[in-house]
Amino acid sequence: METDVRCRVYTLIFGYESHITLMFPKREETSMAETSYELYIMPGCPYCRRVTTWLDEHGINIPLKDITTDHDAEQTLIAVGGKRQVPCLFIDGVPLYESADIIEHLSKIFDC
Ligand SMILES: N[C@@H](CCC(=O)N[C@@H](CS)C(=O)NCC(=O)O)C(=O)O
Repeated sequence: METDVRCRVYTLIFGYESHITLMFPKREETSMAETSYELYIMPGCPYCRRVTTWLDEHGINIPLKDITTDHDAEQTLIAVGGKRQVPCLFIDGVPLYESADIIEHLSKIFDC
């Protein structure tokens, strides 16, 4: 791991001089963690298709969760989002409903 802060602490233990090097991660490594996205959808849902078509047009790949075949995903959507409505974009686990809001959010994030 690269470090930008090194702190050497010299101690005297049992009469022998030794040192400890403390290593801290660079600031960027901790703040640039990638955001996770998951799009909860249902086949045949026109609002979902609106979002997935927009994603396709912009070459953006986001993992899809089909709540009609993935029971756990359906339960997660209801438990976390509070309702069984798709599309819903989970951004680092935080739900965003409404196709127009999802597209608006993604267009800002991906600058397109
Ligand atoms: N205004 C919402 C409408 C979303 C909507 O009505 N989705 C339907 C599916 S097409 C839904 O989730 N209905 C709830 C259900 O089927 O349980 C949007 O644009 O995302």
